[in-house]
Amino acid sequence: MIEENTDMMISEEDLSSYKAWLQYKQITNEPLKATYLKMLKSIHIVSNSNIVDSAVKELLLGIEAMLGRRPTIEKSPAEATIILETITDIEVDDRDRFSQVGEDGFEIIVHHNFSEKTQIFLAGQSEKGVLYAVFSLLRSLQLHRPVDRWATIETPKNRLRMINQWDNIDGTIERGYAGCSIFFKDNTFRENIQRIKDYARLLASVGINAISINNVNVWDIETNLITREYLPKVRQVSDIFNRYGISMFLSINYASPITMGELDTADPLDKRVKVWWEEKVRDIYRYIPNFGGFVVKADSEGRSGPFSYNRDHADGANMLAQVLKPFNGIVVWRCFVYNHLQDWRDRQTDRARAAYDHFKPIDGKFLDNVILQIKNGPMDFQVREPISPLLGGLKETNYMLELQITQEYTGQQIDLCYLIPQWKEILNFDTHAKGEGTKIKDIVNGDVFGNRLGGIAAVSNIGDNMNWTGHTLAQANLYGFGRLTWDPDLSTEEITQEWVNLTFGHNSQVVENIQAILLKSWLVYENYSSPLGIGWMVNPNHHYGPNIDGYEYSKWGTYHYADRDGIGVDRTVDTGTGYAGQYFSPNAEIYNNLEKCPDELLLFFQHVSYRHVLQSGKTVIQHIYDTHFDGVEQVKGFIDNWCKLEGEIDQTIFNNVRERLQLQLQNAIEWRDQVNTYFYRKSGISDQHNRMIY
Ligand code: GCW
Repeated sequence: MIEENTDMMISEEDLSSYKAWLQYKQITNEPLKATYLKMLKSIHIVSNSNIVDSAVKELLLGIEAMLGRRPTIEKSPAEATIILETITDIEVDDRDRFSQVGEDGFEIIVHHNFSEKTQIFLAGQSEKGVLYAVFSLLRSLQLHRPVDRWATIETPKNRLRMINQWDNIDGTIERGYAGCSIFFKDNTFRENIQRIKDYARLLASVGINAISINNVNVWDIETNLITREYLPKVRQVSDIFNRYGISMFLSINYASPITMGELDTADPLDKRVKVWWEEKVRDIYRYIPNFGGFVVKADSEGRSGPFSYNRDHADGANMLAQVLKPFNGIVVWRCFVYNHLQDWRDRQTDRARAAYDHFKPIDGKFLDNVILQIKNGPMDFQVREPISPLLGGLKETNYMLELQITQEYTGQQIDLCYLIPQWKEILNFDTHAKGEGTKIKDIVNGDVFGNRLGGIAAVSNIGDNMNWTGHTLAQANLYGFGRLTWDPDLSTEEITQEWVNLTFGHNSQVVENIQAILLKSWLVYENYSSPLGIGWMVNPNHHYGPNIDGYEYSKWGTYHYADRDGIGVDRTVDTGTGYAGQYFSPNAEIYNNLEKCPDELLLFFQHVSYRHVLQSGKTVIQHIYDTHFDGVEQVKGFIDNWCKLEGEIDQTIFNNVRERLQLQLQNAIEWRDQVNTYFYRKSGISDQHNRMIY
């Protein structure tokens, strides 16, 4: 048992933003409350376990907070109104009715007896299912759903539903915009376990079942997380997450045997290297018997990998997979592999091609406990990118999608950018990999090609700020990510409404206002930042704010090629880098064709003149001017609308968002004026509406 350290002080002011979507606000509607009270009097637990125990605690906490009365725990099922059970607890003959409940799934049954007594059965396929059933019920209560709508059968559509922390052991977070790490500080683990536990609750409530707690860039000290020096602490954290059905992964340094000074090579085919890893893995499982496995960033942005030994990525991943196999561990191997030392004069090398070029030829060579992790786009989490052609391109390998919740290129949680609409577009993209209708959401869960493992991972956006995410509305991105990994078919509107209700309650003016702001925010961010899919144009290194040529003459492979006549990267097959040819038909033809290529991605695929007329009917240059002027006005609109909420919502949240919207306005103005001025000066073409350009 872990000694729980509850020394954390949360001030009254911070409480609401700290609770995020687990507010459990008191229900004041009397008839509703009366019905709920009748239904939620008492609980019977068929068989207990650590996870079921967490479920029960959550249920008690939630019901007591919302209804003002704590349910009793009953020994006999007949005495209870709520029954928690796993399907294995049920007599074999009665299990048939649960045949639709799959791995990690659950069924909630509202059972009306003759004796006027109604019982609610929360039946989990496993103990995790029980936990998810409890969170589903608590969500229904918070959403004020009528009792009959509590009933549901759900199975998560993705097997792996993972969060990647990019936390460093010194307490900093790579691309973190909400304070310091909740896990680490000053080269060791933090003492405040309460914070981690509350994070586990938030994650479990939306169905997340795996987490890696350290940065994929594994620096020297972090390399030692897999040693006996740190494993006892790793175990403590793992225990906390396990109680919420979340398994623990660590990012590892591919060169660990060398970095730790124990071998002079990390060659995956060198016997000594494998033996070295075998020892380490044995240690890990001695401390953490249900350890999930490793996340690996290899041969990427200066990190070591199998290329150093003339081995390919299958050699590298499989060696680790073999070592983890006896313990049921898995290797999450990232495909973010490209030349980051490119010469900008070199027009042949195209970073967008890299992942496909590296991994497509070795499709099918990976062991079945390796899962490749593929970023949604071929570049790097820009506000707009095409879908990575590896998604669908690979057929005989396990793989999953990687998204970025942390807003590295999308406003860094100073600017508002609600990403669910972007993720929905990604998940619904038709790759045509197996004919029409082969969507990303069905590929990454393993359905289309029958892969053993599948899922979605994302880089977390939380830190130790009291509201977790810096910008309180950025909590919606974490919430929505979890909901989408559970069920990619939930609509953006459903997810948004849920989150707003859970966080802010049910005042319809408040709800509609916040929903409207969230739903527009991605396109607004796109409007005032880089246009038509070209991406980048950000300040180097930290990536906040405009710098049109910031990456133009750099080694990173991220160029826009703007000159006096036009802009864009020719990635077509006939005259460009050929990247467009990595897609299946008809996507390849569409991207290759100047007339058919969708406007929003035009400059990603084509180099065009400023006077080129888009499908929208506007010229490229006029589109740039219009969207940039619009973007700023739209942010002003957000501010006006937000200000109407003063007094209607929690004051701390109100202030937090208002402050950030003001900063966003400054940023949007800077983007507008720099982008417009840059292209006006390059092209010499005036704005049709004669607005102010410098
Ligand atoms: O481009 C990037 C980010 C890096 C990050 C990398 C990755 C963790 O700017 O900060 O490193 O992506 O995904 O590995």
